[in-house]
Amino acid sequence: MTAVARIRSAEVLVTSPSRNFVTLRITTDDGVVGLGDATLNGRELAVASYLRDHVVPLLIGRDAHRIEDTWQFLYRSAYWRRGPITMSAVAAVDMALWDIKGRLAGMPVHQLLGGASRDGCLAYAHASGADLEDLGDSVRARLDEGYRAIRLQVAVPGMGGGYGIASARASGGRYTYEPAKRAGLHIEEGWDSRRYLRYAPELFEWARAEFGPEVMLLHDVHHRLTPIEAARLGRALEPYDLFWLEDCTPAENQESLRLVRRHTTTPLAIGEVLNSVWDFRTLIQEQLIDYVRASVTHTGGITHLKRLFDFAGQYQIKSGSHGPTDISPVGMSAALHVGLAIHNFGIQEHMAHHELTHEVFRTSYRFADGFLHPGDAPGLGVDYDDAAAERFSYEPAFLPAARLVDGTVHDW
Ligand code: GCO
Ligand code: MG
Repeated sequence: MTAVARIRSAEVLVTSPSRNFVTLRITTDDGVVGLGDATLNGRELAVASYLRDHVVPLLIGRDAHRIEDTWQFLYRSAYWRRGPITMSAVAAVDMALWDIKGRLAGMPVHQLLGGASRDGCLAYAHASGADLEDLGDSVRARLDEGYRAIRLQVAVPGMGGGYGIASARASGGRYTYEPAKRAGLHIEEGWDSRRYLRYAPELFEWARAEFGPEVMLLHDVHHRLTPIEAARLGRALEPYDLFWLEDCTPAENQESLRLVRRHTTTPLAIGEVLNSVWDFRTLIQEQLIDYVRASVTHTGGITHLKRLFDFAGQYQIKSGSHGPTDISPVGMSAALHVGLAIHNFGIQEHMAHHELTHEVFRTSYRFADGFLHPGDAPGLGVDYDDAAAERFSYEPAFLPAARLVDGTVHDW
């Protein structure tokens, strides 16, 4: 007889311990609980409503064991396919069902995915600064914590900013960059591609001179260059041996990466704003990228992310799971279980969560010597503390926008 675990309830939980998170909690008739991350930064309540109003009623009474069937059912029966809202909602259900299956089996999710393929997941941290001296302090702090791979972002002189910067100096050495701002108003930042293109190679020349050849260095362009500008940057950065150059140009037009690829051997990572295997098809089949930057939370959960990584693996492309603070500890844990199990793991982003976040989400993943491990607790290994969550009610927050010097809206 096959065991059945009927879904008794599914709750959408919204909390804001330092930033907003949306979590789906599914409970079976026997009281087994599974958690899924549904956080879509700056558009959180759209996914909460999609789940609460349109998905939860479909889940009650279903067999929690039937993960693949539920995934296909939610994806196909919606009729309206793909996109960040749908794929985040499906992801949350999928993660919660894997969590339940693991708890019922008494096994961590990575065991259910085939078992560990490595001892731990190589992680990269963020370092940034208002200038090179400030950035240097930030890098040294990350190296002291044990990271071997670090993403560098610095304010571009004369531009008054840049993407992804928190001053190490201003935050007392603690890295506190958070993309979504709670100020209530939409924040706009300036951007000048010519200044940036002149400065980026200087940044990496400085970094190699300062920190030597061994540390793995990454950089995020955040979709701000045209394909030919991106090609020029990739080529200019070749002497500094980057681990990857991320989102060098917007990738909705996947073919545009052909042009970039023709000009540079700097490894390319793309995909945190894409949501499905279909969004990556040309990028993967033509080997236009080296790392798939999808997140488990926005790409349909463990089931679909694994499918995407397996597809990429046929083309020698590796994983590079998105892991900023807007992926909740539930999403981070799910990404780590996948990362530990697959063969073509590349690297995992690790933007450590605020202490308040960990008061709500009790995790069992751990970091040591540059590597993350999801732990061996059954399921995903994350527990949700309702009493702590109730202390932090939802606060609207917005992602910034960028404008060029003449006032034109640009890609943020
Ligand atoms: C990264 C990302 C993020 C995004 C954020 C938007 O590489 O970590 O670019 O920091 O900006 O996830 O919500
Ligand atoms: Mg990015």
